[in-house]
Amino acid sequence: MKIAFKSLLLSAVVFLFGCSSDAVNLGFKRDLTGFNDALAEVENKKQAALLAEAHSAVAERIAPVGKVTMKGDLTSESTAVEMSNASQKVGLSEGSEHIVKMLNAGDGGTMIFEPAVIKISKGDTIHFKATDLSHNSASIEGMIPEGAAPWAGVMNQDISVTFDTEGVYVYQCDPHVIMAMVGVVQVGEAVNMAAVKEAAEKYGTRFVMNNDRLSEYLTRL
Ligand SMILES: [Cu+2]
Repeated sequence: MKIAFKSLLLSAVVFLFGCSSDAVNLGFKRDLTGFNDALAEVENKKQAALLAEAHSAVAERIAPVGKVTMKGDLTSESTAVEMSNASQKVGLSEGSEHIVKMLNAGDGGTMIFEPAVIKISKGDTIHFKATDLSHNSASIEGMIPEGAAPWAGVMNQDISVTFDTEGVYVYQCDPHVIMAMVGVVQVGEAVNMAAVKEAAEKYGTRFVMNNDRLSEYLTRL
């Protein structure tokens, strides 16, 4: 019985993964050499029935495991909340060079950097683009990692910044601070997140528009 079941499983594996490949098809053809068409058809039907049986046997064996996993993961309400938050989390931006536009209006509101929150790797460069006029990009004192180099872009000009120190950076557009035109960069691990969050609470009091923008940005990391 055991051997028969094993061979059924093997047949199922061949059926599932190799059935449509030319090599397997050729194999079947070679095996059937010398038999007439009718016999071949009968054999194929038998084979198909056996494989179907084996397939459903395998499926039955797998199904309970799948169900148990789903139950454990998806019954609690908090999991659903976590999942919806997770969908807003920013993933690592691909490549070593990235573009952040300075805009009068974007998907996230007016006077805004886009993307306003970006995650990059150590050594990557961000090109801040003066897409619209009257903006700049300047790091905020006390909201960059210890030992990291600050930057201060000139109004209406692009500026490229290479990030060699790991951590979270918050920067602003000087003329639009009160409208919360700020942006966040995470380089590698967010090693200084606690300090940045604390500083952001005080800093946020100067916003007269988009007051929750910065704290919301930080939750995306
Ligand atoms: Cu601005």
